[in-house]
Amino acid sequence: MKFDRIEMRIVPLQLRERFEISSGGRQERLIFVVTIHDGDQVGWGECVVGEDPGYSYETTETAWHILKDFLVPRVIGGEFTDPGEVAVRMEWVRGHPMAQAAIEMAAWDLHSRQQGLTLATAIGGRTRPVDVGVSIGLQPDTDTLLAKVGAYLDEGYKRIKMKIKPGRDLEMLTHVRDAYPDARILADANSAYSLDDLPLLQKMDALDLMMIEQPFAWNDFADHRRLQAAIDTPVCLDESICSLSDARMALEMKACEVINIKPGRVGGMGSAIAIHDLCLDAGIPVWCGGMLESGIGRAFNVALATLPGFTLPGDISGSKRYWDRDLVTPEWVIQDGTLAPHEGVGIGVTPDLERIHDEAIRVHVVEA
Ligand code: OSB
Ligand code: MG
Repeated sequence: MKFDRIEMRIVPLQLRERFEISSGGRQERLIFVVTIHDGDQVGWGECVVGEDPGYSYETTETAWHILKDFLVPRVIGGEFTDPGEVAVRMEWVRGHPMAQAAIEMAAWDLHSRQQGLTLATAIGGRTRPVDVGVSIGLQPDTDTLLAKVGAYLDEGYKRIKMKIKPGRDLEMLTHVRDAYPDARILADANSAYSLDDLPLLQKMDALDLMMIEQPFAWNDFADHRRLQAAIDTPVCLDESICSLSDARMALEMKACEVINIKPGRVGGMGSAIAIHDLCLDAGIPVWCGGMLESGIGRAFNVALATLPGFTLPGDISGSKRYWDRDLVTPEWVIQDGTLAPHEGVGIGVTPDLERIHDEAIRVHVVEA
């Protein structure tokens, strides 16, 4: 594939409800879309970066800068046999995995279209339905949370993740457990705790949580290892895993028993697949996380989750959980608690080109 033209766009999209985590909340997402053009053929990617650095150091602004000033100039005009070559070409840039992933993922879409394959088959997965769950932000009170958990279970979601933070944790989770004794539930702290909270975290063992996600610092392994040794509940790492080498470190150190893989957070599909392979080999279950993507990014998550090591339902929810109207057709609709990759080549969904062009608040186009 040849990269004749690359386009970057930012399209604001309102979440149907404000999403709040321990580090802050927001209602408006800035959806960051990248397209790579080879003649008439187009590959679509989504840079899943957040608007502020409360989850990762990358923000919309840093990703725009790294893509526009460094990554796009490195790959424009290039000819590549596969997306792996594109990733190698970008390796010179240190870090900024979400910016790198945007191009790598667009290259995967273009590559699979040119091969006449669905994205799922192109990456070595299968076109089969995957179990999905939902991630619920911090709610104003426990009754609101209980109602939402019930509604999502009724919709068929196979497991429920709840955000927690100090002061809104053990008691709230206990209410959920009491109300839904058989539900598969987990808690995501987004780094809000420290080892000083060990007594509290040990009490959570009584709740039969599937896991606790990223309780400690975004860049920590040592304290997570101590925690995992001191509790029965599996520790799942999210923010701490930004590369294959981070995943190796986590496994070597026994810092977790589960890994949440997000292709954007780890630099792209190639890196996500490598982490999956490592974990499959080590007997560590993985699941696919989400970054409140549009239907474009969601296609990559669904395809990834068809790999055999993704044995746990991911944060891959239907379009309606996020948006009044998604940026793709058909929208993502859950069926019996699953989402399936579409049959078409590449990402299998069609981005609404006219709307993306009309509603973009920022555009950058580079020709070879
Ligand atoms: O920690 O998993 C997280 C969204 C944005 C940033 C971080 C996280 C999340 C979610 C939402 O939990 C997952 C989704 O896209 O549904
Ligand atoms: Mg998380």
